[in-house]
Amino acid sequence: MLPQIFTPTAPVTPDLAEMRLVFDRPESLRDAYTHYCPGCTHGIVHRLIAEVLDELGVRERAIIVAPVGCAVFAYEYFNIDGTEAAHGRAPAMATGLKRVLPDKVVFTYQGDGDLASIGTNEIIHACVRGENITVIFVNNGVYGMTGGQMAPTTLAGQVTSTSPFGRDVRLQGHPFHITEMLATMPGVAYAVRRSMHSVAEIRKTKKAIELAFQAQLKGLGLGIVEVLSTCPTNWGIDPPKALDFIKDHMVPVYPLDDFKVHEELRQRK
Ligand SMILES: Cc1ncc(C[n+]2csc(CCOP(=O)(O)OP(=O)(O)O)c2C)c(N)n1
Ligand code: SF4
Ligand SMILES: [Mg+2]
Repeated sequence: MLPQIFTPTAPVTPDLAEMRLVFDRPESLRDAYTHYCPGCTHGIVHRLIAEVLDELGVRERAIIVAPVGCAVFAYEYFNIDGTEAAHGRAPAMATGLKRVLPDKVVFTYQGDGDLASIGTNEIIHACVRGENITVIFVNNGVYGMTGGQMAPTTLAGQVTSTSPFGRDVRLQGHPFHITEMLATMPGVAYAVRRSMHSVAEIRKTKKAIELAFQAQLKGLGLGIVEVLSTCPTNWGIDPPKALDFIKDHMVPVYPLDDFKVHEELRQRK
């Protein structure tokens, strides 16, 4: 007789009463297709923000000020109130909203072209004034929406559509560490840099986003989280290589660090 290696059992039918939902869309996101390219981490940053808004219980008070850039339609993807600013002017618009509606939870979502190039003035003066808003700054080192032109954050030597031989710092200047600069201002309560290149870093990014909103909820001043993000389309590499590009090339230039954490946020880290 052959050894019995398989004992047939009754087919497994899931008991629906026993099933537990382990993954769902946060209430703060709409059921919508996004226009982001495959491998772009803008969408994951959206999800992190939405999870934080849900967990803080502020969805119905939240207002996003969307940028000009690839995230121009961000207000379509969040299930919250939202508006659209002219290129780079999101911190000015957020200033007005928060001052007129102080009970609202107001945040800007801005790319590096939006925040560190055309909108440099607006973010600096929002920080100088210590506006009680939250800023999510998505740095992918290029102007993604318009075809991958060189941005102030582009790495030295990096090839872009307007620096085909690589960024030459003697001609085009050095990469701009704007978050470190903003952290020096007394009106800034929280300023950190995080990254999207791994699950562990994504988790840290979510925690930082939560603290940046906590700074606003506690009335401590402006909170900014810079997030290193992919642009596989304009970098001309596939999505896995884009994650490696952040880790191997961006992080050494843009260290993941806490540049300022207000005393009242420290015990919550
Ligand atoms: C006043 C004005 N100047 C220039 C543009 C063209 N423009 C649109 S998006 C963009 C850059 C966006 O880059 P970034 O903020 O880094 O966002 P990303 O697309 O990379 O996420 C530029 C220059 C514009 N729309 N309006
Ligand atoms: S162009 Fe770049 S930043 Fe824009 S959606 Fe595509 S991958 Fe993302
Ligand atoms: Mg960009």
